[in-house]
Amino acid sequence: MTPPETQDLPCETKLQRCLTMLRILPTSMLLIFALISNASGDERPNIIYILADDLGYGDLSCQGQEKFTTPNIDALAATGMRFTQHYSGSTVCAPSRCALLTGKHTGHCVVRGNAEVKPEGQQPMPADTLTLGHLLQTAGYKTGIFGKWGLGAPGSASEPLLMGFDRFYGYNCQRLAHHYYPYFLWNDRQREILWGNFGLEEQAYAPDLIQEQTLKFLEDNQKQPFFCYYAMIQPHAEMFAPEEYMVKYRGKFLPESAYKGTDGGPNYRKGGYGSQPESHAAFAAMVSVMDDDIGELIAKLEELGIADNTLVIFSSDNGPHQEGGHDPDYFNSNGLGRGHKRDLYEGGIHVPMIANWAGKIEAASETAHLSAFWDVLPTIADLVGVAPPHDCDGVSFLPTLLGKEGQTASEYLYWEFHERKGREAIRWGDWKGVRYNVDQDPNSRLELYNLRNDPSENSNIATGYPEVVEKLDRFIQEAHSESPVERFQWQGERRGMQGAEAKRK
Ligand SMILES: [Ca+2]
Ligand SMILES: [Ca+2]
Repeated sequence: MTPPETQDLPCETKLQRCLTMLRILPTSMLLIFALISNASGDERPNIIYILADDLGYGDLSCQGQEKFTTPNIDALAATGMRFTQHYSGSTVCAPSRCALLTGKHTGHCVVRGNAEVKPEGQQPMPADTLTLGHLLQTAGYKTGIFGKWGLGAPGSASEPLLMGFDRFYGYNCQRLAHHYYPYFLWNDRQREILWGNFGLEEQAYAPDLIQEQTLKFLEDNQKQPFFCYYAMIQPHAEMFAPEEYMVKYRGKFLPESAYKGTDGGPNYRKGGYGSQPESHAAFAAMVSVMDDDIGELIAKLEELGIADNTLVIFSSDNGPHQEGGHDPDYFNSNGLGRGHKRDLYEGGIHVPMIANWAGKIEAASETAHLSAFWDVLPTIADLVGVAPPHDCDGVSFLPTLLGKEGQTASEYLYWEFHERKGREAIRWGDWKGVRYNVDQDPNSRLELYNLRNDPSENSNIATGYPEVVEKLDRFIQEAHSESPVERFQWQGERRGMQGAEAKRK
């Protein structure tokens, strides 16, 4: 792996950050923020965005899972709204989360693949990045991220506490988050050593610790609006769950899927997954832990008397993985979709999304509104009454949530992925264009699917619809801009490129 250029990024102080915000936001808007912030009896809703890691479209019982149930998440759907046409930002963790937090798709946001920083962390976002966290801080919200960050190594300009969050508890590094019994977690800027996981010990189960801090954040901020970004680590590999959950599923999914991983030695807990002889049981157990934690979180909102004033959104950062022994086909984790994590076919990016807000979002409702992660920032901006950044790619889906008229949508959704020789995809209405091996053959003909007739993308009908292919290709050229990070730039020369981009080649 090429080490990203963390050294080039300037250090940024809080003062500089404030000045940046002041430059970005018109004075009138700041005045509005100040008025809202000072208003007594603040009734603005709390926002909790729960992100599962590598959970497929079909991994919830309310989404068709038949091998185990997810009663707490199902309850969110039963009393809220299910989005049936929602897409993640990307097909792996880091770019998906970058799109979520910046409101930009992967043709515009900086991070467009997973890029590792050793020994801990991933490619940082540039210091002047404006995130959903910043937007809510400016609007007077207390902001916290709990779980997995993955968007900037410790010491970089893109640590959570520099990227719009007042509170952070969890893993900075998504690679170290492969381990459910890590040696340490970050508590704001402090490494909190987990002595219960000393040596080969497995006493401190990270999701329990993260859950505890998440609930504490809700308690601590119950009297003022807060934004909780709960980036859970389940059900990403390694395939580990506590024994009390394993016993519920052991022997139920035979024959089991066994995995031999790294269980000791110098590379232990540095990225490689631990062995799991019962990965089927472990998968159901992991999703079950996640579901119970969400149930507990909702119960906490009710206990605090703030459930009615809290919008809860649940989604997943990409499609199902095939790692650490997990067999997504056994569970039909991708539902009707083709492919898995790292694909830009539906299985890689078509994800579950549930939104719940008692009294505001219609119970047991469903929408086919076409939306993606980069629509979340403008939606939340809309909700709290601030303008999204001018270069945001998304469109607010607040009208859909509240059952109001006037919902609009992006003309198309676009993804590019700078791993696996480069991949790009575009969705326009029912049409979906996909191109693989972009680095090798950037001008190859797009594969074309009609998702209404062919949700599993079985029949490439590109030859029958040259005018649609041409249109989608034009959209792709329009949607793509060069990332400043070299490893996220296309290799081959592309047809139809103009100006600086063509000259650079
Ligand atoms: Ca993921
Ligand atoms: Ca399937």
